[in-house]
Amino acid sequence: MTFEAMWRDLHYVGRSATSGGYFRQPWTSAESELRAWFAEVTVARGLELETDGMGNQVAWWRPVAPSDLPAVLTGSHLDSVLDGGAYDGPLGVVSAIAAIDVLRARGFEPDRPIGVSVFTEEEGSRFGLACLGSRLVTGSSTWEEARERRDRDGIFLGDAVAASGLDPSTGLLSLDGVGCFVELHVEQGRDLVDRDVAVGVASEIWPHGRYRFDFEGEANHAGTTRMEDRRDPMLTYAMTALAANKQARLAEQRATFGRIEVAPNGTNAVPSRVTAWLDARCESDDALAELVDAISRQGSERASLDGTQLSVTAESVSGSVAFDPDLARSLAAIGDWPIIPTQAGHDAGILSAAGIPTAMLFVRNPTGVSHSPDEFAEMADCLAGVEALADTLAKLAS
Ligand code: HGY
Ligand code: MN
Ligand code: MN
Repeated sequence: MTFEAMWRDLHYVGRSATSGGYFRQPWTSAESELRAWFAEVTVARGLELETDGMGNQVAWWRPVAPSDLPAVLTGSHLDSVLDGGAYDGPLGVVSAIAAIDVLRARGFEPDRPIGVSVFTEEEGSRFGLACLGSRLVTGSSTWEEARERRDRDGIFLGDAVAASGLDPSTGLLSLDGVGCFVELHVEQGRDLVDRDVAVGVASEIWPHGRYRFDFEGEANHAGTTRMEDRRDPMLTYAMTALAANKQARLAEQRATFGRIEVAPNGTNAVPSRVTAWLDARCESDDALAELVDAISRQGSERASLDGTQLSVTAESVSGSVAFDPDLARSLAAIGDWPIIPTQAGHDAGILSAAGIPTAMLFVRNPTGVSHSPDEFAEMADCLAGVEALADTLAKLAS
């Protein structure tokens, strides 16, 4: 089954008929279907499949002769953001399986295990912590901490996992024996298209975080309450969102309020509470702390003018990641690929932070658009990515 055939398999899984975007939230039926698809296509290739208690998966291509050489791991994720694109995640998983097909067709025999991994809840779109699956596997988050998380419907993580037929108590994947990890991912930006090249290598991931802003005010009548008598949290939120945009522009960093909840969310009532989530991304850990502090401070100053209260809670923070420079240069030399930074988080960042030498390959995204139904990559570039990953695995596994 070729790359194109596997890609077609996935087209309708979790896809919205209205937007064409994907709702592949973890521990839902769509993601369970993807997990079953991964098992089918890897077992059909004679790979040795492991699925852990959270639904993380790895399928091993083992060498003919037993080997205690460190394994090479590749892969990505299958979950999506809400109304996401087709490529963010799945491209890395399908390309990894197709790259093994290419290596086999070339007659390549690995002298060490090659694994294809799928980590769950990479987007943090349901339980709010980015890369939850790989954080649990690497130990950078613990089950005791994570199990207390609840999704927007108030469902506890443990209940969601159990409802999809998994049992966290059966343990997690082990990455012991993994010597390096390489993740192929659609580029979420325009660097490659502006350079007119199909493949790139990652140098670093900007530090980034997600912060919940709770604005408390006083519910009141939208008509009978004079403007000067209000304590309106929506006003404080609006001014904070403007401040975030201005601060990010001034500092040439990134700040986004993309998610908001209003209580009671009535048309004819001043809200009692507004909860908004800030996604901030900066080129250094210090810059990230400074940006979030500046936004929080301006929000609090505004709150004192509006008679409202603001509290800020960090919900998910990912420190800066500098990928192994020698590994990046060694891979870039395969195809004279450019080495470029990214502001998008990835499981590769978590494994790198856990001490596993890690690299990323990027595939050209002609528009740069991502986290959108409009995310796209040309099939020719996807196939160039498969060849690049096959060459990379051959280099790393011999
Ligand atoms: O949000 C991110 O940076 C990634 O797509 N999970
Ligand atoms: Mn993403
Ligand atoms: Mn991704």
